[in-house]
Amino acid sequence: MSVDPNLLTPYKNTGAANASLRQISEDAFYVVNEVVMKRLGHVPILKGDFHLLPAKVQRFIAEKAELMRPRGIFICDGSQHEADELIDKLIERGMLSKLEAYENNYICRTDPKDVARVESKTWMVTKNKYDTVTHTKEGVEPIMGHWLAPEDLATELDSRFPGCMAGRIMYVIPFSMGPVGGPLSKIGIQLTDSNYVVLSMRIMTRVNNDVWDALGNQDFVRCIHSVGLPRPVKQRVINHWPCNPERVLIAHRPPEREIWSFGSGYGGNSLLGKKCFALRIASNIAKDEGWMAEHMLIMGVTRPCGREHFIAAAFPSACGKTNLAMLEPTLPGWKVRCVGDDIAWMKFGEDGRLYAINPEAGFFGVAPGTSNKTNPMAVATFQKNSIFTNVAETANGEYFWEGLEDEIADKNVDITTWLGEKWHIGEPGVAAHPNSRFAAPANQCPIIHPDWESPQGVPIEAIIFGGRRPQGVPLIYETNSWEHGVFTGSCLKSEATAAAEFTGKTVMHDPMAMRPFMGYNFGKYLQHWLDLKTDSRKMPKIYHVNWFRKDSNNKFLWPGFGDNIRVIDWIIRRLDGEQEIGVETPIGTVPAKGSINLEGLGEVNWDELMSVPADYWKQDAQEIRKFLDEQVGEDLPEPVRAEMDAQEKRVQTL
Ligand code: GTP
Ligand code: SPV
Ligand code: MN
Repeated sequence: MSVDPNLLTPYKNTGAANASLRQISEDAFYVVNEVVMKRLGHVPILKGDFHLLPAKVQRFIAEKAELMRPRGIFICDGSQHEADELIDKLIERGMLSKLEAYENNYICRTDPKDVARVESKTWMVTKNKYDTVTHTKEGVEPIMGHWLAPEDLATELDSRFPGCMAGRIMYVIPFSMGPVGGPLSKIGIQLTDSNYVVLSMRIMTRVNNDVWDALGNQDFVRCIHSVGLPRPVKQRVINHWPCNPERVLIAHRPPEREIWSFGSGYGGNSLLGKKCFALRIASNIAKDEGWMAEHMLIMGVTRPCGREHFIAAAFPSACGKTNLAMLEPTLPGWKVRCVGDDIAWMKFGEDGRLYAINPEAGFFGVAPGTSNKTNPMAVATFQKNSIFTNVAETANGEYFWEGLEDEIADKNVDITTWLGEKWHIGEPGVAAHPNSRFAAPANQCPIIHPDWESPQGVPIEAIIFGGRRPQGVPLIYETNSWEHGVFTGSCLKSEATAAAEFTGKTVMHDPMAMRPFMGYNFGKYLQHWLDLKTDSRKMPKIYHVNWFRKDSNNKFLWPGFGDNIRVIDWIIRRLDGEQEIGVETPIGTVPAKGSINLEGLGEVNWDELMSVPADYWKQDAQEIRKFLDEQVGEDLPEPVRAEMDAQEKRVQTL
């Protein structure tokens, strides 16, 4: 990964912020120390040895300190001691409190205005608009990526970042996505004025001093984050959670490998290693370097015969990745082990197989719905050393959220909701925010895969797409080819969830489960997928699943969770070449009746669960054509268009 020095020029030469945004070119070494020290000015280093850091890092820190003017700089080492000190400080301030029922578990409530990713304020900044977005039909707003011109970014940054850390500490977080020093791993450095972010990044990524050594000659992704509320604070801070919801901005400069995030402390807005780096910036790097950065879980599935298969699955936010990745099989003799629950970086190896790593080190999982019944492995993972955000708390010092009603000992216990109100099970309203989450170290998961930190990754045999589709979409189908699979991924849809700012349950397009995370022109992204196929490579088979189909009484037709192993079993038998278990339909191959093991399940309405309704799919074909024409237009790769045409024709025969 290298940065073109020509790109490292100021946006314009006016204004204090723009002067500070200027990056010093790589050949200006002889002036560095002087310039750096001047820029650092009188900002004291509160912890860490600034002078031991690589020169390029010193420059980065000094420039940004000059711009944001914190009261001190704290260079994190990621140690337990460091975390303990921060935790004590936050407890004293009232931002964190200990959940007394566990070891080292903490709860945090945010300002209720800062509870999820803000897709509408997330921008990609490129000189050429069409590097970011597709050529949409005239008058149609692109939904896959929002473009901001460099000049406009400069204005936006100028109006936010100068002095934004006044009175606060600027933490410097060195982190590695992927095992430190691994061939697929990348390094980032995040500057932040949020201590919650420091604690969370320590769980979600690898933060330690080895990162400085690994940095060597490689470049790093520059991550700049501020809650956007300099001191003295003019407005009231709610729940000791400083933020600036009206001024939120999450901007990415892909060519410069740089991220600017302002105004939010929550999740993907502020833990910049996650969606900003590992998906939006990384997908750009991946395109340049010939690999893939995807919103996918990675799981290892061992069959009763002892053979293991690795599978990656892309579902939109809050659609079941964490649950599938940690599935506890209800079929005897099966074993699932988790490699990752949210993001996969994948690259073809010399042997032609696709290898995947999980770039993260922790799980930032949806709390509501997580229980010993649905996901016992996640529950085991977050019994210690975890942070819970916007969940409820019982008077016994336990966490609580919707879905735990049957599992807490005292059903009448006093509960404090995520909004700080008294509440009891059965009363109106909800206890936890629907996007409340746990952050837990991945290595605490009892079924974490022994190779989860293998620097080379694990070989993927199948890719699964899926979403929340209450109507029309069968439980499982296999696509006909890599190209048909790419087309199927490009039409991915799901009901909206609480993971972003959308409300209601409308079915929205979420191509490849990447709509909120697209790092560049979606048509080029599809072309990149197509280009990955070569004769010498073993392309994974591509499937589509739907755990969420409903009957006429609005009840799920499929039990889901641990029973999803029954679908995985079918997928693996297909990988093995079992032809007779499939029936071709216009959208792909569905299971032949009886070919999915339903033993031990109660009543399952097979016909309703697997049907491919003519009306639905004829209408869907039209809708997909409209969507791809309007949204992707001339950028749609020809092979994907051909798949669309062919599927539309096949669907007419239903
Ligand atoms: P992000 O972290 O937002 O990317 O989400 P995710 O894809 O990891 O979603 P997660 O596994 O956390 O699931 C979100 C919600 O879906 C939870 O409330 C789960 O209980 C529910 N869910 C997961 N799997 C199933 C399933 O098989 N059936 C049903 N009915 N619900 C499920
Ligand atoms: C998602 O929304 O897909 C998440 C949570 O995984 S966040 O990190 O907030 O993006
Ligand atoms: Mn996610």
